[in-house]
Amino acid sequence: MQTLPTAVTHLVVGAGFAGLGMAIRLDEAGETDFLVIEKDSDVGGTWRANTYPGAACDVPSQLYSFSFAPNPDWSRSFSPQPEIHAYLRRVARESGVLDRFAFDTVLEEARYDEQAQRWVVRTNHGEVTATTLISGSGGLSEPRLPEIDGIEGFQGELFHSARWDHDVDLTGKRVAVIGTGASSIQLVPEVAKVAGHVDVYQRTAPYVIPRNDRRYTRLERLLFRHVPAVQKVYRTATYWARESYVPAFTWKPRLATPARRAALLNIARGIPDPALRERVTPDYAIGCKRILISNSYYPALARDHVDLVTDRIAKVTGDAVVTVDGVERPVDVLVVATGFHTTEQPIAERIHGRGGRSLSQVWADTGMASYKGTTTHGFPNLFQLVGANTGLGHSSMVFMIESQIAYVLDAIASMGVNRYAAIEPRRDAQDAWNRDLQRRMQRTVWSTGGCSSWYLDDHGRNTTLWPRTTYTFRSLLSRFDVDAYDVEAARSDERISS
Ligand code: N01
Repeated sequence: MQTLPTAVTHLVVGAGFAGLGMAIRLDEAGETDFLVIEKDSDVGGTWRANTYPGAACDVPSQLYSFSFAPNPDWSRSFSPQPEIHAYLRRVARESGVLDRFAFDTVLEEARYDEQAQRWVVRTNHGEVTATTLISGSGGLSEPRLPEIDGIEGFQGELFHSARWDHDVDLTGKRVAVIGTGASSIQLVPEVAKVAGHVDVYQRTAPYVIPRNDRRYTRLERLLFRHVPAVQKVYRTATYWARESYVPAFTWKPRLATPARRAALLNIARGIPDPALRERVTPDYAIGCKRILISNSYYPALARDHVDLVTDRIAKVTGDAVVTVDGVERPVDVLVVATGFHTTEQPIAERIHGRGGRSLSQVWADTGMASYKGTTTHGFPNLFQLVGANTGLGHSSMVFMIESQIAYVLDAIASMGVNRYAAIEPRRDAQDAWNRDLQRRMQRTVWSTGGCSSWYLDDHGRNTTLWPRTTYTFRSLLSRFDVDAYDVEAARSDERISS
């Protein structure tokens, strides 16, 4: 798309699972007057951005696709990143919606015009107004760089795991990896295959259980393709197996004892040295941080040319990382696998609702808080996919996204039928929703497990995860509950829907 339209009914931000799914569903619902803006040059979102070696999904493949676009071509039970990206590209192409996608287009600022009852969105390619603004910008899209003394003066190659520089040849190099989260444990074994030396800087040991990954057989793949019901059975069985994990996170952390045993066994199997085993053994309850899966991470740490460093980093010099004990370890390539801005999302600074207040201003005191993780008081006609408290530790975000998409579509349909120009969740409804969430949060392992994690914000509130089953989330969002909303009639006689 060369030039942007000046006005559309629906403006969708982001072309990952959320934005793409929203576009396809809008199109199917006959809401064809939409525009998707995407800051990058392709669809895929996080699955386009994260291309580090070893990048793969830690949620089973069968759950990691749209319900309306099954993928019989998954090669394995846990999909590698290139397959997920290829899947999203294919779905985008075949759905016929790409003509309404504007790539390399960045949302610079969005302001709600209370008079016009429309969003005015400034992008790097001009201004667009829209009745609804639907953000699918993702919770894990903005890399978080560590604040380490001297890091900006590092003279070697430095990049974040989500911005992998494939031009840098790691062969024989001294590589330092900062962080031991989901990204790090996937990339460290791959880096160790080629690098001359690897230092892995661990601040907190993660729990890593075995990855029960396997190739699908030819027969399975034939059945997935020609007898779709078979794939449906796989998907349903995986879904309910995953749902059964919920009580261990939200109610009785003791139920996770078998998972803790599996993690300890994984350490024992992968690492012969008792001292190293001890240093990688977590000292908090399993599930408090995301449970990771890998068969190759511990064996990689045990290799002779790989060192696990658990002393805190004091500073980075032009060519080395220095720990607080004064040891200086030379580095050619510094990989920061330090995660993302999750609880203060950068897009929140750019979205301004009633009275010109931005989401980040509104959330400054309370932390992220919305209604049903989707709509926010003070921000009429704004919908956020993967919004506050919609994240998961146990199952597929695609399920949550599809639940939200259905809710947004129902809201849009209701606006069209009832000629509402603006809808906005009532303050009391939003507060009640969040009080209930935070009450439930108190007994979860994320609050009681004795760790700090990216799930919690600066106030210690968990504003990222959903503390109930995904099934419950879906039923709570199954219809647009207008009773929880303030609605405004159109000031002009324009209809909401195209
Ligand atoms: O990031 P993280 P990630 N000095 O935040 C450490 C998803 N994901 O990119 O634990 C030293 O988990 C930090 O230490 P600590 C998934 O939801 C999914 O790995 O805070 N260390 C931690 O070890 C995941 O949860 C897949 O003490 C510093 C690490 O950096 C999310 O993305 C694959 C530091 C950050 O870990 C993020 O994962 C990959 C500092 N200053 C990712 N700052 C799938 O397969 C931070 N750390 C679906």
